[in-house]
Amino acid sequence: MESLSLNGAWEFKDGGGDGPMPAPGDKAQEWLPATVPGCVHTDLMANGVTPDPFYGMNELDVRWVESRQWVYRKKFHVPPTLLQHHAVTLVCEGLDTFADIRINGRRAGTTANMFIDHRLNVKRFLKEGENSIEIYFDSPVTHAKALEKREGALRVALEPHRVYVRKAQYSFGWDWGPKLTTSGIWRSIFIEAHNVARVAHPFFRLVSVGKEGAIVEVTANVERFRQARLNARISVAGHGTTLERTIPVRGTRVHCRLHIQDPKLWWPNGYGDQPMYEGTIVLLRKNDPVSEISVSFALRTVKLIQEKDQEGRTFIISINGKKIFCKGADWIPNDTFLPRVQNFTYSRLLRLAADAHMNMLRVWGGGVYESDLFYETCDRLGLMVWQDFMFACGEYPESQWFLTQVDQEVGKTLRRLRNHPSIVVWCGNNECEWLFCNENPGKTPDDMTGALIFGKILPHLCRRLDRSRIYWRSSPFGVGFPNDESNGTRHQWQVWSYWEDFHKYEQDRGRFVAEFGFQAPANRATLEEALHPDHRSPQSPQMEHHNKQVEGPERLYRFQAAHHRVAVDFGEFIYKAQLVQAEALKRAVEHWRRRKFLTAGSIFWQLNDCWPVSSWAIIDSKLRPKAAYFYAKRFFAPLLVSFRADKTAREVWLTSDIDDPVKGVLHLSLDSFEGETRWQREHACDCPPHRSVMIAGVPPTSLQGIDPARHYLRAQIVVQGTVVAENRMLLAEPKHCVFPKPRIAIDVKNPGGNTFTVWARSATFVKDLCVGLAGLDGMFEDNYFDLDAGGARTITCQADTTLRTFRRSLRITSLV
Ligand code: BMA
Repeated sequence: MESLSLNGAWEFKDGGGDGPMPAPGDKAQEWLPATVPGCVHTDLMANGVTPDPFYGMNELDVRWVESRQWVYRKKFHVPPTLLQHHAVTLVCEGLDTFADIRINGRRAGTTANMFIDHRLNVKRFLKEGENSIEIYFDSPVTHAKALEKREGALRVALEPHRVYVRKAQYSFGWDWGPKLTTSGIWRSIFIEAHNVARVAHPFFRLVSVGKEGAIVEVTANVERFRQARLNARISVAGHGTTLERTIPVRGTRVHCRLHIQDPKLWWPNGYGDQPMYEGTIVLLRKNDPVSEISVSFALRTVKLIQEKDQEGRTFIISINGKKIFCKGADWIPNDTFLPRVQNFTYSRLLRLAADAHMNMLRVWGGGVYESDLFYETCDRLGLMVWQDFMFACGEYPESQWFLTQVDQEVGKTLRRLRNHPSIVVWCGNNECEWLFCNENPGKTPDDMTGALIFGKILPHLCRRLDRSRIYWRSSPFGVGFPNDESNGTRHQWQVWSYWEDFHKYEQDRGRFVAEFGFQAPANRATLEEALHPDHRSPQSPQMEHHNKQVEGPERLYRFQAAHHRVAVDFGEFIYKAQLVQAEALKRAVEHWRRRKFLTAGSIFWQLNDCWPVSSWAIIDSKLRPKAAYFYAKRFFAPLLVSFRADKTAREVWLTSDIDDPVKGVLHLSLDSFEGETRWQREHACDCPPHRSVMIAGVPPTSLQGIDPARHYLRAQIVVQGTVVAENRMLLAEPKHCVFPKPRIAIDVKNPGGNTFTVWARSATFVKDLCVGLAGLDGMFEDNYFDLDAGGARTITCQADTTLRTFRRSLRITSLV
């Protein structure tokens, strides 16, 4: 095999559009330098044609870009050896989206799907020496509108024409993302030359596992370019196994079964290790290798347990026969301009997720099938992936040409991703059936245009090409109304989107909650990079522009007003809004975890962002965690002690995601903010493995005569002298609490390198202590925590600075 990369330096220019080019684009009438992989928006920015659309309200000045056509071109040199091969293929791993490819002036192919790779036979267009390639991109918006006009409008949320394009749906604008519809060569492009044959689409599938070992079925496809007798040498290595087998290739298929003795199973984060095996297939002609491919795979089983019970039907994911309570967040694309996403971004975000005890991420259907690196990292970290197919919030066409595209896209996606053990669910779409049934009372999901795709085509393809994980029709979906509480999966948006406050979560009996969430602004440093200095205030036009939900900014006030004295100062507003988000998610997750396994999943909306914005994300687009991230580290901890409150009584619960029983003592106390303990009780507690139990009650009499504005409840679980879990509960809303003036002693040390320690001790109770660094970035291991009167904590921080600067930059905030 020989290959020739076409990445790197290209040229691009405007290729026309409806009417004349708007003035800012004049420069782009001439050929300008471009970078591949990339997209037109980043190329225009790099050439100074457009400003950064993320800054201020520049987005509005850059909108014209999406209505133009764009042409990309490159000259490249073809060595004689390349053309001596039997097959010469142009491989475009990602073209966004309506592309017309010309080589040396001749049309080599057209494409209309950004989600998949395109392989074109180009031998006949190439010559030895200098060659040229040109790719014309039609305007995705104009093209989509023309399709919609031809085919008829469907019932779709947001921009309705988007459903006619197999392109990331958020690119047309979403309620957390700008409307900057991209075009370009967004993944790698290269030429590949083969002789004789090529092996592709390997699949190492676990068939069964037991005491006698594991049976793995190996399949692959062979693309033949010449008549030849071929053998396939198949090998598996890892964790004490080295296996090798050579079999004849019949037709275009490799197929055999292997037996792995003493197999090591793959487990989700928190449940065990993630052993990965290496599988290799080499095609041999006589004894000469002609093509080779390797993949990582793992051994694990996935089952969905749906059993009748008192509330309806369970929805429990079981891995290797063990029921898992799924904890995690929804994942969206990391940038409006996807080719800019760095490898580091994946490793940082996924590491943060795993460190917060998450075991599942849901790749949401309005984004993209993620990069290989994303899934490899999830495999390694034990992050299960709930993978939506890329359809969201609308009806989808059922015309034959569209179904053909879907069939090809899903086939290619399954073949690319099916070896990843992390992926445990294929899900038809995001919210299509729910929105349809909401808006058309009396109709069923099968009445929706697009039902054919989610009800028939996708499950059929998953069965045919995979069979190693669950297919679920939509998120949310279940028997009866798609967002029913009694069965299936659920999105809880009464809270926040329908203006209800977060207490409402505590009445929700969802069986597997795949979305719920609360907005908060990005961190101050991130917003300062995106807002003009005159606009750094909660209600400035630029600040409100950086919130894409209809009435999003208003909601931030409504919920802040419910819990806090509303802030006017920018920093205080961000701090309090982030605390509201953190508390909301805490209440929801603690509630659903107490219901373990009546509820078996709690996946909040959303982990990450694609630009600087007020959104539901808990980590902003500059990878700075919000308060809710640190709360998540605590509310997702394997051992959770939590308070449940209803109108009359309060209860203390212990929830366990661990294999051993927990036998310990609950220390429960009522303390004043000044440090006076009104009462303290000890209760023996005994929690069986993977269960949730009530361990104590707090009768109303215990709180009689107590000023709720000056006291709080504290619970600690102590096992053999060590505190293994703790939690606190205020008795009044923070806005009504009388917090003492903080008296906090701080000491900072630099034990070595980029590691700093911050020791904090408080004379009185401190709520939501935030250790921040002004003008400096630091990764704190914990933050936004409470300190009891007389209590001290030491937290570490990674920062690239000196002790002096660290000390000078330190800012301490708490609720007052
Ligand atoms: C759900 C999601 C997204 C949306 C989010 C917040 O509807 O599936 O479409 O961004 O809620 O409104």
